[in-house]
Amino acid sequence: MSYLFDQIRQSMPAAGRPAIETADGCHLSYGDIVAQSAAWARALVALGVRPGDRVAVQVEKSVAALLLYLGSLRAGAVFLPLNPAYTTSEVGYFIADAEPRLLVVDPGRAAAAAALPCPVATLDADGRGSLADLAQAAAGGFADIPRGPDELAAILYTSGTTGRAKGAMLSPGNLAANARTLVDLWRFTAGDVLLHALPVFHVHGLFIACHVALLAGARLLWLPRFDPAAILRLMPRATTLMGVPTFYTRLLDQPGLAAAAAGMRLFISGSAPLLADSHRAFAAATGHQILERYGMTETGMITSNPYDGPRRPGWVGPALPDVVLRVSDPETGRPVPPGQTGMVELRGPNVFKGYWRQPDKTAEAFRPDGFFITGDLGRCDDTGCLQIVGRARDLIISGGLNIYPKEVEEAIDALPGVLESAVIGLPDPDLGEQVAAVVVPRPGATLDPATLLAGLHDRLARFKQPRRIVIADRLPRNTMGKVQKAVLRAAWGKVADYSDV
Ligand code: MLC
Ligand code: AMP
Repeated sequence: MSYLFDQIRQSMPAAGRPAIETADGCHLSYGDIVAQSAAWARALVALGVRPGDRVAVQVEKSVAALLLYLGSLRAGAVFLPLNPAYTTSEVGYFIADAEPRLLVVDPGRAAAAAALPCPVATLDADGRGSLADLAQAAAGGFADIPRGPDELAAILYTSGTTGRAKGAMLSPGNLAANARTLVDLWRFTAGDVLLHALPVFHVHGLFIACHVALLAGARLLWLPRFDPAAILRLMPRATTLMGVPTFYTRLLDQPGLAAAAAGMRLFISGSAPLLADSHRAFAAATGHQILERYGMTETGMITSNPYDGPRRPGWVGPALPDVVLRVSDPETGRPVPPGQTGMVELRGPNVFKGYWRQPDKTAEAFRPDGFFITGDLGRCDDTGCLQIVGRARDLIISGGLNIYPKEVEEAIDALPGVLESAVIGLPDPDLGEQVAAVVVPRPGATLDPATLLAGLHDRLARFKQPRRIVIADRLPRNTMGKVQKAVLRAAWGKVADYSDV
């Protein structure tokens, strides 16, 4: 038995109950999910995927992509989802590092992917492609490959301060424990209808939203992407929404929000800080207090505001019932008193199994007593409620997507005529933060923002590319020679010659 799929199967309502519905009229029951995920599992096995093999998937969001994930669980494979926005060179790094048995891409990417050292199969948003042909041809049932709770279900890449992405290894036990806790905490039942507008290459959209809904026997209203007008249209048929803060700030601009939201039970936000002002504005507009929770790839969800009782704007709530959370001195790891800011650390069944083939990085991420070091700075009040106040890592979160300045700096520094660069996050009312770069030319070189941006086209996914670039004579440094990013951030508003790109 595949531990995680088995958990989903055990909590399934009757086979005929609706599970997934799309705007273009596709209706899948729970019985369809079992049958169709079996077909994907058979196709994977037919392509030589063995237990523990990685299956990398870079496709547009679709129901087929979700069923392929479930099929991968049943085949005992390790699912490795990749953002469709990544360039082929970015994907090349993941393929070299994870050495997947198979890479599944949209047909439009097949030609570029053929250059990668990995067999390629195709799958489009309508569930067609070479993998689908195989799934249909490989008739018969599927006996799930036995997979215990501590083996690997998925690897999700997340970058570090070095700019080199690390594969976070997640087990079926990690994913099931976290989702079960959330089903209870957020009171999900088979009567729920979850509006699903998140991408499915991250913890939030793939694991939290899908596992919680499926383990509750609920129904997913499946949207290909976040479209505020479509959300508003569907809201009267839904009970819950999970989103990043940008979802909520964009929904606030929609006329008719209050009426559409009247029958909703729960709005959940996470992946990036929800401004207290947005929380209050949403409550004023709809009467709903958004429930903010906090998590990360390596851990799934860590804290959540309460279902009952006040949801505190600007705070992310207490630890989940099965999580032990502490705030520590970043240097010593010793817990600090309530009210004092320190490193957020935790232990729990949700904490990942380490970084893929990087034992040193794994060791650095844990304290000797087993607590995982998140890299987020926070403080707890007397009741254990957590507020995230900053990040010890140099990280920009734009619209819920993480961008590591070091990776962007390395790409800019490799462009002709560039001596060095510094990448910072600037406040952005829509995306929370936006990427900005200060670039210093080599002596005698002339640079302009448009040419720099064109040079990044094939190297960096668009969401990582700077929205603003300023050319400067030099970068501000402290006496140790370290670039003073705080100085750059503070000075940005006063710089006259920046260019929007
Ligand atoms: C798209 N673009 C972005 C962007 N998303 N740029 C910066 N930041 C982003 N997040 C760019 C595109 O490349 C494009 O550029 C332009 O913006 C418009 O593209 P789009 O596809 O129309 O964007 P849009 O639909 O508006 O998407 C914005 C968004 C989306 C916020 C709805 O990014 C999104 O769904 N974000 C959710 C991310 C997420 O699920 N995070 C969870 C991580 S898990 P151009 O120039 O070509 O026009 C995690 C753990 C946890 O963090 O706690 O949950
Ligand atoms: P990721 O590595 O993509 O999983 O991103 C995880 C990071 O997102 C966390 O370490 C936090 O920095 C941030 N994050 C997630 N949820 C919240 C939240 N509710 N408030 C503030 N930051 C958050």
